[in-house]
Amino acid sequence: MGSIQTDGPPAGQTPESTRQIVVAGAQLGPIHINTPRSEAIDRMIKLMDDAHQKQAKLIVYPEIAPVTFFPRHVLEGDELEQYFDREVDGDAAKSPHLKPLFDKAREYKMDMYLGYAECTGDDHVHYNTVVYYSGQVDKVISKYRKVHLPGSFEPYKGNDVTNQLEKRYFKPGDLGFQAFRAPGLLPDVVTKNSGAKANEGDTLGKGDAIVGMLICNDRRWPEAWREYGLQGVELVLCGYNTTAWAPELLGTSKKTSTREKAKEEALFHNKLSITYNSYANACFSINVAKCGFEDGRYPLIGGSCIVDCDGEVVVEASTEEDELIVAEIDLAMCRRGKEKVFAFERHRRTEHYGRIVGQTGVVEPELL
Ligand code: CDT
Repeated sequence: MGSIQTDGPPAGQTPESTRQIVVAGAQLGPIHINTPRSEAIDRMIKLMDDAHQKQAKLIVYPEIAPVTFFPRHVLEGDELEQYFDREVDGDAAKSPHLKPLFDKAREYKMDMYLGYAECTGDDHVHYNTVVYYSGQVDKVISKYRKVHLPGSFEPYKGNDVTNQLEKRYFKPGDLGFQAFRAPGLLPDVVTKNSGAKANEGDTLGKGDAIVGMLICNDRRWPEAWREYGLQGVELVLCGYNTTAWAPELLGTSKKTSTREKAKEEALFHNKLSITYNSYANACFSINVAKCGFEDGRYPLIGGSCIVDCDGEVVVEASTEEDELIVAEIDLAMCRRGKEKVFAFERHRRTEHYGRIVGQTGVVEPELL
């Protein structure tokens, strides 16, 4: 029987892959309006201890992790400011409330995605922000500010409504979607020192891991993922606070007539967004919730999961409490999607995509 000769294993099937890495998502249960910040940080550190025990090299926390999801409340002055953190000497790692997390990550040489409400130094602008701390080089190496801010500027009218005042409290992110390489997260990678250059020769998929960051609502927008896909992203990180019941924000339908059904739908849309976009950009994603009933009455969905580059869920949280999800993933698997079905350079037709950047709202065809 004859056999077909090939030049080597198919894309993504390198049994000797060195792009394997253990990663963790640190889901948080509710943080109430009166939960002391130090208590929340202690819980986050406990999850990091657990991640370290399980050999994780990267930990991902939720959006605005260490405080209650305050945009549901109408606040001003100090009542609002208390939720924001400021960099010290241009460094989030020195910010007093957040410092213990960076100190622990430094001790463990662990990389960390950390979400917090940011107040900038001189001009006091507020953003919904995440930073990526590299435990390998002991430095914050990337910052992302949430671009898609859901909800309203003005509070909804009526009693017993759940607000989502992100447009009131934050400016839209001004940093775009900049992918970056996480230094030393993977062993034995190709680096500049060898004389090699990105996008030239045989370096595709061989350098330090390519990472992109999103925050909550961003994950629903394919444009955001594609920005990263076009930079060869292998791992997208996304923390979220997603309400399980907000008829004012989301509208209602027969399908979501009860709290239970609305929550089911919110969980479904979360999973739909992260699985499809991981597949369509041939990247892994780590998606992490803050969840449960904050203040005993505001429900947030759980469903934290790590998704592979084929869009399959690798591991999923089973509670609405503090819970660590961990998986060993192999970023070499991304090559198959990037080189075959979604070989962008061969198959994308940008001459037909003008509306995507040229137009914001919907323009329907003329009436007949
Ligand atoms: N925090 C955040 O962005 N929450 C929104 C609420 C629902 S808007 C459809 C989210 O996208 O999960």
